[in-house]
Amino acid sequence: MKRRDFVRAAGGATAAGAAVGAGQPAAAAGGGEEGGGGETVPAFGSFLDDANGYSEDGIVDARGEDAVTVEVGAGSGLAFAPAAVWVSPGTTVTWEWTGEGGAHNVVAEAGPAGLDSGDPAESGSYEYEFTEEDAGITTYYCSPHKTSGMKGGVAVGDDVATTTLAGAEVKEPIEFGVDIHEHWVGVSVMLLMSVSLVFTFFTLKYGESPHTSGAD
Ligand SMILES: [Cu+2]
Repeated sequence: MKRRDFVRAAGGATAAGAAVGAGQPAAAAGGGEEGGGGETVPAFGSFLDDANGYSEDGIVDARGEDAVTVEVGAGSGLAFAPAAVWVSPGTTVTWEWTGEGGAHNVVAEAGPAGLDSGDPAESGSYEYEFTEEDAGITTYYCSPHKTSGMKGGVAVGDDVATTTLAGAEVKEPIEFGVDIHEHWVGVSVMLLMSVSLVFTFFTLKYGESPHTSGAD
């Protein structure tokens, strides 16, 4: 549910940007407040690169929520879902075993929060309240399935390293629904203008002047 809001906010902000101009705040509805470009999300780092079910644009922004639930044994049974969440200090995260995929646990890999649900089990739940002392990014894994990509992450607080999503514009027309045809021309023009601006910039900066490149 929150994930949907997150995606919708991203699409809405981009749509407004396309229609009105580039001056719109990136995310009025609780996304990254800084930077005028795409959506900003926590930079969880390369540990999650091969995490099952993880993608940067699938990070769930649950900041401000009192409680968040993460499924243990989601998807094919070897995933946490959501694999990565962004919460506020004071949020309690409950990992709930689905019963799928065998025995799992939750063990911190790196970061301030000392997650440890104990020995792998086939059912159960594990609660952890993230406080100010856990501010930052904690990554974790399931011991039996770490090498199979059963990994996750929790970002706590607004003061975490972030990265800006690339390609947010690419999927945004889908969000338009019924109005897509009326906006399509405007969006296309904006895209073409952006592309040619970027092209011009790089041409000017790195382009074909023989004097700026090495003599080899
Ligand atoms: Cu597991």
